[in-house]
Amino acid sequence: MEKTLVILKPCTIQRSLIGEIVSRFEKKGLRLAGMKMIWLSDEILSEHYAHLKEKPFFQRIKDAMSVCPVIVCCWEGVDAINVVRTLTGATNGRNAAPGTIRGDYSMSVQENIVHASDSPETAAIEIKRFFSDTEIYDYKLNNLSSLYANDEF
Ligand code: IDP
Ligand code: MG
Repeated sequence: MEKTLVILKPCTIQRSLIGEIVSRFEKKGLRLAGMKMIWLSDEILSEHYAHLKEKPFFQRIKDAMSVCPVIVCCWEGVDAINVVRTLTGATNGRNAAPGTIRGDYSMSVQENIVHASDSPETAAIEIKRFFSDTEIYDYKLNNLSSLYANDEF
């Protein structure tokens, strides 16, 4: 099974949407492998958003990501990286499809509720960026046979 990283952004904490957003991933059938609250530093955000460092909004998104603590989550499931990106929706909340998290809760390209890893390579790097090995738990869900056919996992 795949693991992927999700960050509940400061806008989600400020808008009291933590439970609603976590519940989207839970109800889909993903397994929560790790979760914690952290206050992100400019240094870790520079690394996390390095692909945007030439953009005019680089400092602004880093500032927005550090107005308060965030919640980092590691979710696991079959094809979890794509499943979570699909649930998350398009970057700009105004363009994101209804039914997606950003489509349902965001009016903004910046204040767009969650970060989600976009490939197996970035998921592996991002999980290591925010979690130590002992913070990722490999317990089994006892409802796997209700989530998947036995040749799917
Ligand atoms: P993603 O979050 O959908 O993967 P990325 O292109 O990786 O999108 O951008 C990372 C984050 O940077 C976005 O989630 C959003 O918060 C912010 N961002 C992206 N493009 C813009 C923009 O044009 N203006 C302001 N913020 C942006
Ligand atoms: Mg991205």
